[in-house]
Amino acid sequence: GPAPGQASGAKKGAGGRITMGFAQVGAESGWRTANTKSVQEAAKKAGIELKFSDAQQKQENQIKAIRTFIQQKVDVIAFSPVVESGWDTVLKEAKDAGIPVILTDRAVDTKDTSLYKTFLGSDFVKEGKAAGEWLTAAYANEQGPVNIVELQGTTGSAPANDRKAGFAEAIRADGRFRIVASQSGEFTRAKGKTRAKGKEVMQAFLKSQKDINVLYAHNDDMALGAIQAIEESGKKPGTDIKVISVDGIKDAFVAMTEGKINVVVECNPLLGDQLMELAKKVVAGESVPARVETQEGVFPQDKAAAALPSRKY
Ligand code: GZL
Repeated sequence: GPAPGQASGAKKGAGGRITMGFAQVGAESGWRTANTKSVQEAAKKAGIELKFSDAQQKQENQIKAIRTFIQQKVDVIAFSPVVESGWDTVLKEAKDAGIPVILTDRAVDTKDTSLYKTFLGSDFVKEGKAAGEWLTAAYANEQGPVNIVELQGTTGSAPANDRKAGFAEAIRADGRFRIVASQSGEFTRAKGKTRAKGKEVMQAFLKSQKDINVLYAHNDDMALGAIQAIEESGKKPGTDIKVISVDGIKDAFVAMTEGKINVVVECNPLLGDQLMELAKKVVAGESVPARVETQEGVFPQDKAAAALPSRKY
């Protein structure tokens, strides 16, 4: 039978395969699907057994999944919290069960940083700032007012909160810029199986706002949905209405080569290999940095064609 202390079949440490429980947000966007693929492929490559759950963007499903992983006595739990708040209780349960937690992609709002070992993901405030800085530079020699509509990501999520804050920060000092409407499109493209709204929210903006100069979309899927709405309204995306987007999925690069998106702020979903390396260290009891920031760039339209062939997601 298993060695003493292994009675529960927990395969900790030396020799035993590591088991990771991963509670994914859902499958709401191109970014998310690429992120899931990266985690699954990296687990296989690292010889880590992966228990994977898709929460369909519902916090209660992620919490249920984490509780299941605790009961299964996995060696490590990793997840991308769909919203920032409401995690302390379940993370305390993981801590009391002696199971380390790694945050990937999105962060949680907690005072107790002992509830997780590290946060691996992008700096969304920086991404929002980069979007605002591009806009300021693009309008360097133009008069105002510049009316901006904003398609926010999932309400309460770290990327939505921080991309909004970073962008507002970057344009605050310049009175020409005004955000005339801002609403969540749930990070998704258009009405369909989910509560998706990228396209529908843009249709509403086009009806309610008499003069829109810029769309700032918190992700490409919503931008691509909005582009459909802009075209159906008889306007040209990228010229009549400038389009700023975040993520950098292939479809957004194609849209830039078609002149329909003006700039994409990259948000790299390919975190799988880094996650598995961190997991091995954490399970072995080695120390890891509290924060591992993803490297990513900004792609203006004139860079898109050259970059497209090497895009990996
Ligand atoms: C950002 C990630 C966001 C992406 C969206 O790291 O959490 O969620 O920007 C995805 O495309 O849905």
